[in-house]
Amino acid sequence: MSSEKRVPLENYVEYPAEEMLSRVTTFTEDLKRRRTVRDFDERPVDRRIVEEAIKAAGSAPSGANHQPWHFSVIEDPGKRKALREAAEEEERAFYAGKAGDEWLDALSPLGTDADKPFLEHAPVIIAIFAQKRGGVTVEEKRKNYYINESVGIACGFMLAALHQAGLVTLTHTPNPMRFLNEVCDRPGDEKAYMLIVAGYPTADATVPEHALIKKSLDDISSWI
Ligand code: IYR
Repeated sequence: MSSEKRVPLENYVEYPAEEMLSRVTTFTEDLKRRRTVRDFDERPVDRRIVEEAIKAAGSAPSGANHQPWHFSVIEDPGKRKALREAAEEEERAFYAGKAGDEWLDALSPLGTDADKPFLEHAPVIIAIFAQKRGGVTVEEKRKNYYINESVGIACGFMLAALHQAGLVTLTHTPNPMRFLNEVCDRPGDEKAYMLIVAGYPTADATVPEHALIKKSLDDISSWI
């Protein structure tokens, strides 16, 4: 039996079509300026900016509205060092051959390597955990659904929010990430999903040219 209760849609704003086009174009042009950056300045970021970005992420749609995510902002220098050391150990094995030739070949135009100094020194590191169980309140321990889809969308919202604030970002997915549960003191039924690094770029920050190649509208879409 349904326990559904409904309320009126509030806060919806309709714009004239031309204004919609102008708004979406402005938004798209702005998002297109987002670059993944690995050269972070150590300048601190106002905590309130990060909190707003977490609120943006937390507003994402999710399976059964269970919001199956937790955001750990890792500030403690000891934890940051432990994170860097554990991640770099995994990455050394990855780049030494665990990844396989095809993967390493795909990565070569990006110039990435096993050194991850930003994990220790960038001003903001957020570990995003996906929760296997939960519910619409934090006390619940029900089964969660579409966990990867939900957390992926939340991470997208967070990247967009941090970019909108004027910070640069980097996604990092060390693999395996079990050590993050220990670093962040998270329960075993949560799985680290992604690290989002954010901050100011250094004055001489660079990005790989490869990252500027984007597929065209025709390449990525069809109207059928
Ligand atoms: N996790 C590794 C490797 C890596 C993998 C992909 I796919 C990238 O787009 C970038 C990096 C690292 O962070 O170096």
